[in-house]
Amino acid sequence: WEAVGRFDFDDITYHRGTDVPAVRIAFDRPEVRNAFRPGTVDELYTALDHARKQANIGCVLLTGNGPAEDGGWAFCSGGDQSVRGGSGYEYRDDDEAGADDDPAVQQAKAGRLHILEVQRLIRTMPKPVVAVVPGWAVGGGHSLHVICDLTLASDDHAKFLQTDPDVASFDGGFGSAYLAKQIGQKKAREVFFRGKTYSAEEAADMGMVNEAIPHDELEDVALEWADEMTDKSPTAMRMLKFAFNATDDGMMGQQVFAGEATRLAYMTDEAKEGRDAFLEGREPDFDDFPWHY
Ligand code: 1HA
Repeated sequence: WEAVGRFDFDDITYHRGTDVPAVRIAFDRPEVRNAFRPGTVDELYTALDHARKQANIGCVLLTGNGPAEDGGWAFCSGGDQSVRGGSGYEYRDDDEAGADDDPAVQQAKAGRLHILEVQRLIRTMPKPVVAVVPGWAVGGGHSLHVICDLTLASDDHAKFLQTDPDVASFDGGFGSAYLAKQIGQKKAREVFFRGKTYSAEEAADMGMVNEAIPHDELEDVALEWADEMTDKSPTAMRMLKFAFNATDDGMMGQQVFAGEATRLAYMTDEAKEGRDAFLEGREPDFDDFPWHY
């Protein structure tokens, strides 16, 4: 890995593969089990959006740095409860990314739940996003792994736990409803209603983790999977991801999938004839283009 140089993040790290066309984005607050505060979410969004736009990047690995000083590992423990205010998570530190000295801007930014924007960015990212879970995936951190395309987890340290209703929060979107698509309604309700901790192996058996992997091999295996996936046709991978999404994403899912169909159509001579006829001020001539069946 090499650092992606133009960014100076506080709460995450962002690296690009030297041999594999993938990036590694990691929560970097191990002392709080990689909980996210608003600035963390801003940085995560910036890095993901940058990765989204790179034509030579085909896969994103999302993980958590560790271990903490007490030896604990975490993917992400969700929203930082110490900055949870009346209407969401608040910027408390003037130096925090995204914080602004302008009082009007501060007000507009008070009480953020914008991890949901990150979820949508992962969902519409035109390349696979893999949750690489070295330890705790809890609350909003659990929901993040749910929305990723794939999850690889440490057989030794990964633990999956939904605390949302313990702290009077609820991810009523992908974190719960999409989880039910993955593991079934009864199990998903158990995850939220009981708040039991599941191992990587149990999570794999349930169908929300692809593989439980020995801790020391976790990142190597993730990179191998990234290597395999980035060898494939970018167009086919993008169409497949959006096809998998479309059935659950309603009109938005159709829009994202159809956008890629439009892109492909634009590449044809037929589309070029439509454009050129307009630019040349003449009627389009589509006679050479068959009505395919
Ligand atoms: O549900 C949502 C949303 C829904 C809709 C829209 C937006 C949403 C945005 C966010 C969320 C949520 O994420 S709600 C759920 C919030 N998260 C939690 O309830 C998890 C709280 N943490 C724990 O349950 C445990 O800490 C743990 C299972 C992750 C780890 O336990 P462990 O290994 O026993 O460590 P522990 O001693 O508890 O934690 C280590 C340190 O990390 C502690 O600090 P210290 O005593 O050393 O000063 C602990 O306070 C801190 N920490 C851990 N998690 C968080 C945290 N500090 C702040 N926020 C945390 N989430």
